[in-house]
Amino acid sequence: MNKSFLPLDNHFQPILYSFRRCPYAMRARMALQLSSIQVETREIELKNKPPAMVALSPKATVPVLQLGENSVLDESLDIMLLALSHPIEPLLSSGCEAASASSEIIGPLDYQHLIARVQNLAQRNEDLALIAQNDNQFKPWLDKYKYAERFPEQTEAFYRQQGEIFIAELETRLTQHALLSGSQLSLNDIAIFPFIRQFAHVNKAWFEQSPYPKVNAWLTALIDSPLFTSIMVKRPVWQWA
Ligand SMILES: N[C@@H](CCC(=O)N[C@@H](CS)C(=O)NCC(=O)O)C(=O)O
Repeated sequence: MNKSFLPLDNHFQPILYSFRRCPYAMRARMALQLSSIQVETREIELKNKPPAMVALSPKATVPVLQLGENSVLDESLDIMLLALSHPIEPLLSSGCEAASASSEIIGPLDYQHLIARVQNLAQRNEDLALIAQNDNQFKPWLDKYKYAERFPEQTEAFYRQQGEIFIAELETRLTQHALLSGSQLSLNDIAIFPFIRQFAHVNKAWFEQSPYPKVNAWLTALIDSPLFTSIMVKRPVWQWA
């Protein structure tokens, strides 16, 4: 975390500014869901951002988590790390069991293992390296693939091939074990799959028959998990006026 550690203010109800379809906001919501931090989630529109959010974070990207009068986290990874450093709620254990029914390929998602892995500095750093690759290398190609008509200097197929470099790396990992960092859920899985979901959605038919069957199975299992379905509930846009 680049800011000094932000303690939770017991007198302040944390507020999360979020956008349902944003992959950065999705990963922050999943981590918060696994934590004991209760937040008021304010669904925003990117075209009409609440002035209160922009005042807190002038860069004006979601997610933004306000923890107190003057404490704000406006990077999804910082929010994840803060959330996963807090004890988890009992609802998690029931989540694990429900997940096992939805995923025959990867088995039960062990959220406790995820928390332990985040709290182990070496493992956390190992995960953050792959997440950096996702955010800094894969994501720019994903954007071009999604909006290829806005980047006519290359074809959609070219942008997809650039994205496939990362997808192929994930396929190799998933050939060795069911999840990205082993047989148990890690920060990598929940931080990265919302972006792979977007990549898959650009051309579902292509993705489903692509030479990445392990990535397909992993993605389906995570999309079907109770953790993901619980954070994708639709909320009305927050009204501030
Ligand atoms: N590095 C930031 C990136 C967040 C981000 O770029 N979010 C997008 C939505 S997916 C956004 O808010 N874009 C601003 C806009 O579209 O106006 C993070 O990890 O939180």
